[in-house]
Amino acid sequence: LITFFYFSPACSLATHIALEEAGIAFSPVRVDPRNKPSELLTLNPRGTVPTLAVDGRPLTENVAILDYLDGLAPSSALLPTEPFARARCVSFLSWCATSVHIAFRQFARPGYFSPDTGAHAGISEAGRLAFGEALRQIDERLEGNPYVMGDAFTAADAYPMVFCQWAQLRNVSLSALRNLEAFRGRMLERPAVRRALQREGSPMLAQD
Ligand SMILES: N[C@@H](CCC(=O)N[C@@H](CS)C(=O)NCC(=O)O)C(=O)O
Repeated sequence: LITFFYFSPACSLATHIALEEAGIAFSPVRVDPRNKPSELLTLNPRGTVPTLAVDGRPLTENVAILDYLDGLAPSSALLPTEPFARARCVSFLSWCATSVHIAFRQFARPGYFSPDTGAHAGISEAGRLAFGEALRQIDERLEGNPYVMGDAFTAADAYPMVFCQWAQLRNVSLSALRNLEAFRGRMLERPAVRRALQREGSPMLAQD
């Protein structure tokens, strides 16, 4: 039995998309980030989402969760099986989690980086630029490819949807990034992606 803790808008959307794409049965629990339930904090004292409870055992971090889901449902091909392609897929996901996500955090939540409120505007602006540059790199990677790893959907496509959602909410325009914009549209046509976005009440569905 898999329980999935998430909130919206958050990076837990990456796991949410993968759960739906893989057709894995799960029980979703939406949490209030300002009032996290003890059920979540007991499993994961950091209180972050995504958190899975797998038969009561906690699993955190998108990259690890996506790898676990691939192992659980190998026929869903969330990760490529060829070793080098698989490593490249995990490499992209790690960059999303450790660099792109953190650039956005710097942009949106400069208070994480300094208690000095006078420094926040500069920290945020540097984050905005780094986030924009990361989106440009994702756009470049999608040149000539419908999906991050090439022709087929993989788990690597789930994390960029988190960034597309955050960009929309923060009025970061994707219009100059034609490949990313087209990718976003392609993802929005996938029934599994729509199920995840619908459950989250995502504004991305309102826009398409
Ligand atoms: N590296 C983690 C990031 C987890 C994370 O920081 N999640 C955020 C939401 S995007 C969170 O739960 N923040 C709430 C909090 O820290 O209170 C992953 O990719 O799963």
